[in-house]
Amino acid sequence: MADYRKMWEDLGMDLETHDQLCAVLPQAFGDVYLSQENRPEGMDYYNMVVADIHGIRPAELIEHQKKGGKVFGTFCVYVPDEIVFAADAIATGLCGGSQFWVPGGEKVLPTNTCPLIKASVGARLDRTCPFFRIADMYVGETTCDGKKKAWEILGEDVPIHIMDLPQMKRAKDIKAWAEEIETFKNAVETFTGNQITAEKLSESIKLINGKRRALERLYELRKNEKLPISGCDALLISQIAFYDDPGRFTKMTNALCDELEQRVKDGVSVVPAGTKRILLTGTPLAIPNWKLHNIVETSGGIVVCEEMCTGTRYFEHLVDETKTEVPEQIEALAERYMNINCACFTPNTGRIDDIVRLAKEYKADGIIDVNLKFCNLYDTEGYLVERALKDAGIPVLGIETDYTDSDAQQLRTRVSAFIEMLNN
Ligand code: BJ8
Repeated sequence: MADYRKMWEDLGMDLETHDQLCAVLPQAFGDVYLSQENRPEGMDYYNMVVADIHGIRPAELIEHQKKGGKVFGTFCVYVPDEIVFAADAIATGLCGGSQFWVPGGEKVLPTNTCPLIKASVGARLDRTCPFFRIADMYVGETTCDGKKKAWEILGEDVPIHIMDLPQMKRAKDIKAWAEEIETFKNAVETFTGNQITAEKLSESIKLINGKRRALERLYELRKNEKLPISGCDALLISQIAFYDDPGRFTKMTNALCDELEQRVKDGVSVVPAGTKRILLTGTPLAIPNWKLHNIVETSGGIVVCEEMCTGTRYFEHLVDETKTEVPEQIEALAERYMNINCACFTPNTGRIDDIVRLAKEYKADGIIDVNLKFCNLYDTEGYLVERALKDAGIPVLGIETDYTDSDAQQLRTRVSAFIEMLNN
């Protein structure tokens, strides 16, 4: 592994504390990932990305900045990356998925804030993540209350642009979202000094659609009876999609899918026939949150799909590529993004329809509805989701968890009992 200490120092990071994080990650990754049997060879690329997670990509982002380019840090799948890339800038996901950063967030946020927000704020304020240091501008959104207030705290430390996301899906809301994307475009143009032309936007729409198509192909392969890839590996790929170079990610994911298609033809499966197929739904699982997948897959089940922002919500629906004028392209973006079904919307029945549809498509035997502790939105929506699933005759287990390992044993007991029940 290359030595990135000078780079981290130049970023003003707290090296001593960061060393502690670097010391635990390889062990956690090894325990969850490298212990799996019969992994596809194409996973070597993603292993390498994680092994140098605070080195390779941050160095690329800094190179981009040295050439005058800007980096935007985002926290939500409603923020259209296409606008950023069309201005010759780079968008990178910033959501924190490690307990390591949570205490830093708790210094300024109420304890009863969800761990994703606490970890994201802690990673910035404690100066222990290069991505949070590198981003020239953050892009927030008005989704949940915790995030809205967190932007005010982060905004004291770093420039931030906030997108006002409507929370209903009437025609006027979609129009309002298009206007908000237009405002974002103007802000990105001013910040980067680059104009976003129809040609540039058309290119970036195709670039990001390419990533969506690659992920769709990967997920399509998970619908097979014989599973060519584990849920843990698929989750890792979804997580890496948020910050890897989009063109390279698409190429590597398509190469992996070639291998997986061959596996399907050869009848290769990562689990024995009859292993119970689990669909996960709920709050996002930001890297390195692999807890629940690991528990399911070491308790006799296999995760076949995630109805999550680190899953289908990220890649389903393409942006219309046929538009040639900026206003129409922005409308196409607004329409595509407003197809995402997050619990911050009311009503959000589309999400329930999605879960039932996905359960059929992926032949799920059961569903785990997972909620990050203190996420009121998904917790409350869980009532409607779980009732609808029971009505549809799909077994469901509701779980609330955080980033600590303190509940791992209890979760394992509950998940094992659920899978046992599916077996009977
Ligand atoms: S589109 S799920 S990425 S808002 S878990 S921070 S909602 S309290 S992450 Fe999200 Fe966009 Fe929706 Fe997806 Fe708040 Fe809940 Fe925490 Fe959440």
